[in-house]
Amino acid sequence: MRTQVAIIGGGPSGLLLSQTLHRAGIDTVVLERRSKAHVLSRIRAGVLERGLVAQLEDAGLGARLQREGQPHDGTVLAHGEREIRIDFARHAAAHVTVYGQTEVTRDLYRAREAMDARLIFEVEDVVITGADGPSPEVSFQTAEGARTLACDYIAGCDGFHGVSRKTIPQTLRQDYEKVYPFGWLGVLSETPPVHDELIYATSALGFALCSMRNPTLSRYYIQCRLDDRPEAWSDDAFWDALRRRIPAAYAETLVTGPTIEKSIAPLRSFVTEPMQWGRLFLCGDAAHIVPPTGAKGLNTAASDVYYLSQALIGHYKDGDDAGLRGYSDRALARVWKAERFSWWMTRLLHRFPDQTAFDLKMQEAEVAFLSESEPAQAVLAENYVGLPY
Ligand code: FAS
Ligand code: PHB
Repeated sequence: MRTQVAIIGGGPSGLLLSQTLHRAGIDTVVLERRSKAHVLSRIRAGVLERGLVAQLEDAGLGARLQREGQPHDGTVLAHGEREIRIDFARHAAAHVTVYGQTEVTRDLYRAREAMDARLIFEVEDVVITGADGPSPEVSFQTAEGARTLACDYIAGCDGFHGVSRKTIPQTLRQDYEKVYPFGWLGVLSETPPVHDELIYATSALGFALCSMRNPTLSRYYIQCRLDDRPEAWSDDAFWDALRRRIPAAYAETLVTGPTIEKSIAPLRSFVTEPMQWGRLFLCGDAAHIVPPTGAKGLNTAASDVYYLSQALIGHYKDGDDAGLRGYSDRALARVWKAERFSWWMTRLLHRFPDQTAFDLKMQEAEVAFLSESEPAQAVLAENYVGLPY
């Protein structure tokens, strides 16, 4: 087998890159470890930055997103009973779009299949060879046996646990990591959202997030212990804990119901540098992870895809390799700003086990300053709607 760009990973990064390159006439093959049904069963991000929406529209995926995506002009931060509305429209002249990552991935699969894309599912034993030479290859196993894919370039879009990052020799890579001492217990429920905007709440009992997927499907999270398990939480226990972490006005109107999904996500900040080695380029979670507090995970994967697709198009269309040479530096410049914002939001809104009385006073003072300072609110808004690419 041969292609121009071998893409490892059929999540949002790999699919968006494949779709964007195809529309520029560049051939790709996507190798995905799991089944399509498994990929679509994952419940993850819920908020799209303007840059990702623009990319999806440019890739021909704007119709359903425009119909079903919900523009949000602001969000609420709550510290106990104190509420602060961050006005994206006023401070950043922009909005975000609430549209689940699952739906983005579904749209991307539909578009790729409509173009008879080469998507190979349930691959195993993926091995990258020759990435630091002129003729890289990807070998893998399928039910039909061993296969080898020759290519010009490899895009490692295989997430945090994939093989791509680990293919770059550890001696050539620097990893940066912070693991948070708590996780997020998330549920989906077929109930109307408690508010028409997201609520990021913190209280003495910890963090809570009230989000949604559409007017009849809500997504809620509460901070939980790292050793917690979803099955240890009955629905009633979850709803009770949520009510006790959000302002009373919302707790009183919260509509509860049976949860249709319940899972725990660990929180970590992680970046590997550089994001390229020879003809291997890392995109998305393969290169970096953020705590979901700033809604930056999927959105930072999207800016990587933008930079890499532009660089590959420059190479194939104009013979210009400046984009490929500069990919890692360009992507990392935006990655680190997303890491900072996600870390800042996480530190502001969560209770840390080792927090001292002074630390709690610092959190309170930061929220008080945010509630009184328009410029501080503008900085949060500018980061939340998405820094420019
Ligand atoms: P992904 O991990 O989505 O996709 C990688 C793909 O590669 C997967 O389909 C995997 O099966 C495949 N793969 C792995 N190894 C392979 C191999 N060896 N060969 C072939 N394929 C391989 N972000 C937010 O913004 N908000 C959130 O609320 C949020 N919640 C999250 C909850 C969880 C539990 C997780 C894990 C992440 C969450 N994220 C959230 C971040 C998430 O949305 C990611 O940023 C996003 O999925 C990144 O997309 P990809 O880079 O495509 O990686
Ligand atoms: C979600 O809806 O899943 C969501 C929204 C915003 C976040 C994290 C998760 O910051």
